[in-house]
Amino acid sequence: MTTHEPVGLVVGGDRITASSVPHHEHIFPGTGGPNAIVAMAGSAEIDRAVACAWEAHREWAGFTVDRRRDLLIDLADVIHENLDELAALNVHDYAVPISFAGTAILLERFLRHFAGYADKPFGLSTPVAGSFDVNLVEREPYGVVGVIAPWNGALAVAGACVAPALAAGNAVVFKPSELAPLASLRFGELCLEAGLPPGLVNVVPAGPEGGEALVRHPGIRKIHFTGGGHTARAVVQAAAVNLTPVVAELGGKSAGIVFDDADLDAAAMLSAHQGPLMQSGQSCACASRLLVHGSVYDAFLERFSAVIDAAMVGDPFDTAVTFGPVISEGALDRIHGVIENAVHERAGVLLTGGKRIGGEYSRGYYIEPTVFGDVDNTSNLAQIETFGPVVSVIRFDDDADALRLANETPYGLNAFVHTRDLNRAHRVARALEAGSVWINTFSDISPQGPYGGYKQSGFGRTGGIDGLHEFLQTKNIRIGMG
Ligand code: TXE
Repeated sequence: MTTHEPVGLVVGGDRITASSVPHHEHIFPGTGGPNAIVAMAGSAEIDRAVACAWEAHREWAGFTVDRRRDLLIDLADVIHENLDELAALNVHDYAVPISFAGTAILLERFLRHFAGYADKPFGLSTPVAGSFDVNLVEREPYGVVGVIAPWNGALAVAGACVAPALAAGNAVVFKPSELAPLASLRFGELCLEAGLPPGLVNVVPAGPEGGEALVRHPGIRKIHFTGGGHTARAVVQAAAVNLTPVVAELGGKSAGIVFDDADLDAAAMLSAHQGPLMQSGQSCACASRLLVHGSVYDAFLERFSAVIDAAMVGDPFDTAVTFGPVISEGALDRIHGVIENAVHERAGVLLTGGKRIGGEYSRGYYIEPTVFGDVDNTSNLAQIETFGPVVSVIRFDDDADALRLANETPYGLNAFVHTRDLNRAHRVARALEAGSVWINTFSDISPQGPYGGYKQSGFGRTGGIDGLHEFLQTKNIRIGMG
């Protein structure tokens, strides 16, 4: 991919390669080598993108709803035609194995789902107590909204956020991470190719400075942020300047609960692929704590370890590879530090992994999938999001014990329940403090269901009617009838 020509921002109908801040040298995590030179957005480019967005919003507001619907479907069609290219760009972006890089299919699904809302009623009329006035409840777009995406799955965030924002009538300034800008920039180009008004979707990768300029911008009427809790605090503080509302989709330390009646083969397969093998554990949706009933602990661990050991490490572009590198040298060092501290603090027993993968992969940022057993749920290992291929396995005695352990975390994003007992599954699902509970299945995000966190995993939702309403504001209009 190494190109010497900088990859430009998508602002209005233009590609900006010479911006007001230094270019970013994109490093491919699989080799640690330079992959592309990418223009970054500074305050000047954010200002220009917001101005273009307001102009495009006015044009978009002048389109009939069926024309907006059809353009969103046209965009979904264009995404469909470019799924392979977008998957390859995901690999270039963050070295996710190509067999798991197909997040553009999510983008397409969200576009088709929310296109269906574009020509449906958003508001309603209501009676008025003590009067024959007409009362209208209207739901209107904000105008221009800012969407900030993490490096691990920007196209999924584009689907979950940009699609409903457009269907609701907004224009968008979309800021992917400086660490993974390539697929998002291509998405911006495809919006233009699909015939969307220039400026309706602006793609402006930037680091913290550009991100803060976007949040603080008086022309941004709502922010949707996806990322880590630390950054979310900075975003909320910056948004306070203009009292800009924020939706936050944050991290997790989700529990996978394996009950004594679970299908252990299925639970082991799901827990491995929903855990350390899912983007090398770099997904907010990971089950990073496995709570296992004592009576099946050894039998489960045997199966789980076998799935982990069968992971194929290698070149992320190789379709047989199921386990890739982590995002950066810094992330590798951070994750290695978590492992060393856990050993030092005796947080649990290191059962497998824990080392950087050398040999032919020594230049990449590879670290072995790592499993700790008999982990203390109050340890840092079990309480702090690692965002790497490290999982804690913890025994429990009974249902009450499992729920206590699962909920003893500041996070509340996902929870996974493995049992054949439907009553227990419902009972446990209702008692878990998590925004999404997955019973004997993967966290396969769909446009129909709301997704988001409890507690410090965030607030607000993407997906479904909740996800649409995040991009609408409500106005009440009362017409006096004399
Ligand atoms: O996050 P960061 P990353 C979470 C995941 C993990 C984190 C990893 O759990 O905690 O995201 O992604 C921009 N003002 N989720 O490392 O560092 C930054 O440039 C404005 C949860 O990318 O928080 C990037 O674009 N913006 C999610 C974005 O914020 C700023 C699914 C996120 O960066 C900024 C995926 C600032 N001051 C990952 N500083 C879910 N819940 O669905 C940085 N940024």
